[in-house]
Amino acid sequence: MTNPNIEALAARLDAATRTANSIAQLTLSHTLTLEDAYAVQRAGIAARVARGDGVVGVKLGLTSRAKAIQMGVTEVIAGVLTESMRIADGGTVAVGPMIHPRVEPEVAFRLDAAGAAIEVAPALEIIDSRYRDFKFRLADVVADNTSAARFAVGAWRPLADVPDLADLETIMAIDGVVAETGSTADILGHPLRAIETVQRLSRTHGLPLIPGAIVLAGAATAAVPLPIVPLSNVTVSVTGLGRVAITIG
Ligand code: OOG
Repeated sequence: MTNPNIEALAARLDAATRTANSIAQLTLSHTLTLEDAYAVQRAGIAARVARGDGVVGVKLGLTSRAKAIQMGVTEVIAGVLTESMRIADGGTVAVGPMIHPRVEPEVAFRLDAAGAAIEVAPALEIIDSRYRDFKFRLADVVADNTSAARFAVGAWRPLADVPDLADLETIMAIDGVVAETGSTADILGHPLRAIETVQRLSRTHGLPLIPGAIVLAGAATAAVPLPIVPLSNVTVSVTGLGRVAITIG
């Protein structure tokens, strides 16, 4: 085991992302604390920003039991969302530049300048672990920006105009066939808990929580492999919030 060189590990993950070639888990060869892992994540985001990408928000991961069980990691984690990860609602995503993408149904919030949630929308996230076989430990996945790859957000609605978010049915369908169903209750017991969780993790680990940030609250269900067949479509519907859809290009 060797002590981590934060910049070198970030560069390794960055190269894996850019070339769509998976790598071995960092914790197999390095002793990586959670603090080190968030430092690797920060260095990776700094490299993206240096190439002209912009930070647009923060995401949570492993906020549902289904996800914790699927991945074998039980701690809630946070990562950074950038402009280049965004897919427009109804837009098309190319799977070629990804390694083994999976898709998850989510709820997104938009914060005001004071950091309070003001709007909500149905959302989906495409995750793509840069590690071989999509296997990792806590420090690996944190260093890998919590597998963040792409995300799409449906129409924003003022929080004041939507039903109580405590228990809204959430359905993810692929080519019209239901792939996963869950409830917003599966996200931390109530998806609005994501806001205080994001604030806490951002403070503790130095994530950038910009004014107007998008917050992805974490998946309500297990993730499913993204179809690789062109013109397949993925939709996420959240009762009372509407739906978001993407097409595979
Ligand atoms: C880690 C990221 C999980 C979520 O919503 O639970 C995540 C992973 O499963 O690769 O984003």
